[in-house]
Amino acid sequence: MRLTTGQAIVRFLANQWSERDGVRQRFFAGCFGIFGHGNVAGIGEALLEYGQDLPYYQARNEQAMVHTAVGFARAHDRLRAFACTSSIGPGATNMVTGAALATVNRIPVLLLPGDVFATRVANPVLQELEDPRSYDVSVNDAFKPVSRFWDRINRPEQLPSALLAAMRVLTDPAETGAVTLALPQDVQAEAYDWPEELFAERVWHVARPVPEPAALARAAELIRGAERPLIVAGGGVIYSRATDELRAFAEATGVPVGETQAGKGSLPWDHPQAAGAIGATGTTAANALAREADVVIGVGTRYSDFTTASRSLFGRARFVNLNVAAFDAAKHAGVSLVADAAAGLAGLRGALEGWSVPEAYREETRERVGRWNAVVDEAFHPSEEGLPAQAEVLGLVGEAARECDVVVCAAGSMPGDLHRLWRPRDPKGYHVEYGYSCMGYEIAGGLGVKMALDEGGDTGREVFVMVGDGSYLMMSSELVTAVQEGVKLIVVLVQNHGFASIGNLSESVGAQRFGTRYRYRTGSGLDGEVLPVDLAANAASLGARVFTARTAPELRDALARARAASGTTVVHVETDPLRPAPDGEAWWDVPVAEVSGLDTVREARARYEKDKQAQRPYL
Ligand SMILES: Cc1ncc(C[n+]2csc(CCOP(=O)(O)OP(=O)(O)O)c2C)c(N)n1
Ligand SMILES: [Mg+2]
Repeated sequence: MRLTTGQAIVRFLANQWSERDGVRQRFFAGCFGIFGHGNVAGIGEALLEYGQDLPYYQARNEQAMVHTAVGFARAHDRLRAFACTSSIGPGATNMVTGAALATVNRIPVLLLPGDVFATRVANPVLQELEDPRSYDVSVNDAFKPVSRFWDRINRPEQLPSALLAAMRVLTDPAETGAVTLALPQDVQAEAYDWPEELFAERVWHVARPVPEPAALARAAELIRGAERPLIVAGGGVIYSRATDELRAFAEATGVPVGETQAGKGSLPWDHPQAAGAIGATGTTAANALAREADVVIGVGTRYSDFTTASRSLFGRARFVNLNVAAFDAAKHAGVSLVADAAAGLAGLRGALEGWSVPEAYREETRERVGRWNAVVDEAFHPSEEGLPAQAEVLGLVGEAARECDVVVCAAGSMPGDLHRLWRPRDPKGYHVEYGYSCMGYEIAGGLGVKMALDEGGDTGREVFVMVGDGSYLMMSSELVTAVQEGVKLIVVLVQNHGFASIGNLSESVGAQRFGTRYRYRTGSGLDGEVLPVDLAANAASLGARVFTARTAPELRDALARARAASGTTVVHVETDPLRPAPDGEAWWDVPVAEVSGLDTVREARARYEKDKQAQRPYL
């Protein structure tokens, strides 16, 4: 079949399907793109001509469109995804941050950056890097470390095997992440006689690897000997849809469950074994259990420093690691159980038949969690007057959200507060991107989540995007895409006039909130009046409905109106930065200057050296 390389790619992608648990679906929901000379005549022309089953979506920013693709794929538990096409040069490198975010979070996205002429007849083309050491290098080489599979298609003949490799990686739960196929602009437009089979429907079966019996026996033996075991539930529990298995395991054994950012929602917040968020942004309940735990059962977690409180949290534990990726299962010298989360938990439950934690330990879990819940109730209680605290804002958004709605966030002080305070009931109700914690993910990623929820015409589930003023200023552009597509977001824009989270961090390392406030420059630095930036007007100018709230009662009202509205809305609220949310008493390793002329730094360094003593290698 004679087609261009671009046309062949589009026809191939439209015919790829995923299957898990007997449910078959088209893998690619569409292709996001911004066109330039590097893709307009190749993939662009192909989407126009052959895009019936691979619909095109326009974006404002290439980084943002990758975030949208990630939000969508994560909401679909990685069983569906988007492709993203860009021009060469800056359009391509704008996607590098999106690629890193996808790979860190292990979420599939197919990137198709344009590349410079393979024939080199016209080089250097507009936006070409020109490396004097090699004509073989282009800016797209920057995707290599952030992609799980990377190839450059210099000849049409190279395409079929590259496409098959790309699909294998995208649909492999242990391997998945960003996949990059760099496409020289001349090759995209070049015709070739392709075999018909390339365009046949292909189904990629998403595996649920079962645990090896010997590994299962080793894991069960360690757990049976435990008196204070604790589960750490990560994103793998959600992506595997292992939440029912987790609940059955926790109920049968009484083992309490702490949740990472990606794993939050694995159990409903009020389940008797739910200990809540764990780690540097965890609850006092989960963190106290972690300090005393003798065996930690990590399920689908990669043990980021936030989860382990920089390896200071699990004072004396040994580890059992159930993970589909051998790389993660081997961490902390744990007993490795390489398997799908649901299959592994079912296996463990069988192997532990009749075993349970002591009743007193169940009681202790309930008691600690009860105390934490009272703290949260207090923090949520709205003040009637004055600027609301951020915790009150989260409480009111929680009140406005129904069980099936989703909260989305990524960077700033809100992810930590949400992790500790938010009360999810649905495993898909909590979507905080904290693998890369990328400012600017919020609105773009939320758009992808809502596109996933709206599929099938059921538009009743709301997405609440929680975004700080810093993140908003970094990337609010996809509000326009939401308006264009008629996709409704409720964006809660929290204005505190700066990078409050980093301000707090700065203070804790003795750096006096340097460079974190949005203020005019004066003779002594950035310490003048607050900048007169009107983000509400900015959001309105992009086509969103905007409601402004100055107090907690006004916010309640604004959220109700945003719910009732039909299009994308922004609820703009200023918060009181001096009323912090309750803390979970855990450390995070951020090195403090070892020598300094500043008293604040020397004090912080002394604290740091003391705190660092709690760190251990977990070997
Ligand atoms: C792209 C990117 N740049 C820098 C950072 C480091 N960083 C983390 S939070 C933050 C400030 C976020 O400000 P804002 O969105 O206003 O939230 P706030 O801290 O005020 O709650 C910064 C600069 C980051 N996470 N991502
Ligand atoms: Mg801020």
